[in-house]
Amino acid sequence: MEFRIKKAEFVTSVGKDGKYPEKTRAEVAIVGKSNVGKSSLINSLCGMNKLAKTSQKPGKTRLINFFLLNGEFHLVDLPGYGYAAASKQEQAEWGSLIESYFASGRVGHIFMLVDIRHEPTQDDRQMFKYILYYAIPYTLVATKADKLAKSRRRQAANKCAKLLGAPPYAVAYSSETGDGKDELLERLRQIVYGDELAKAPDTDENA
Ligand SMILES: Nc1nc2c(ncn2[C@@H]2O[C@H](COP(=O)(O)OP(=O)(O)OP(=O)(O)O)[C@@H](O)[C@H]2O)c(=O)[nH]1
Ligand SMILES: [Mg+2]
Repeated sequence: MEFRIKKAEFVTSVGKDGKYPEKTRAEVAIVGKSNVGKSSLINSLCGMNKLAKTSQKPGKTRLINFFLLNGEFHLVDLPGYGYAAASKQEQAEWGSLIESYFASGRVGHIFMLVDIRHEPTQDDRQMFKYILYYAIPYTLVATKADKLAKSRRRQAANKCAKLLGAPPYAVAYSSETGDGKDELLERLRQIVYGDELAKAPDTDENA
């Protein structure tokens, strides 16, 4: 059985004193610096243009946005870090928002996004340490792969992971072209369903 996102709907936005929605069978959160393409990746994975709001201006997503996929699990869009225009107060608010979310124990897996063209920033390193500290399983995703020649993508994606101090592999992804989408959907399937929706058995029906 092929795994696809058949249905994706916005659930709720949660700010400082907000209440998280009821837990589902899995929760995958998307983190990364501002403008790296988190909201775009959600739209591209779900095959919907306007599910998560995107912008050329960093700092678009300010709240924790929960999306329910296939009626069964959460994909969570987080506000990005590290945009120059953020005030000290905004940075502090971001910190406490993310920290309480990570500490909630709800997050089953993190997709950490880095720009395939750039070395990880100090903020990226900090975020990665954070993920390790909370011992949350993660997948590294190098975004905007379409900005590099095909021949350079694999090496550049792996380099991003290596420079973070992670095992040297990242999914090379493009929300523009859909590159890496099948691979990331397969990761998602494993995370949410494990072996449950693995290969369909050879029954008479599908032999
Ligand atoms: N070429 C290219 N542009 C992309 C890709 N993904 C995102 N972008 C562009 O990058 C900009 C930021 O995308 P968003 O998805 O809003 O970024 P974000 O990480 O959600 O940003 P914040 O909400 O500010 O944290 C937009 O102009 C997108 O069109 C991609 O794969 N390729
Ligand atoms: Mg966003």
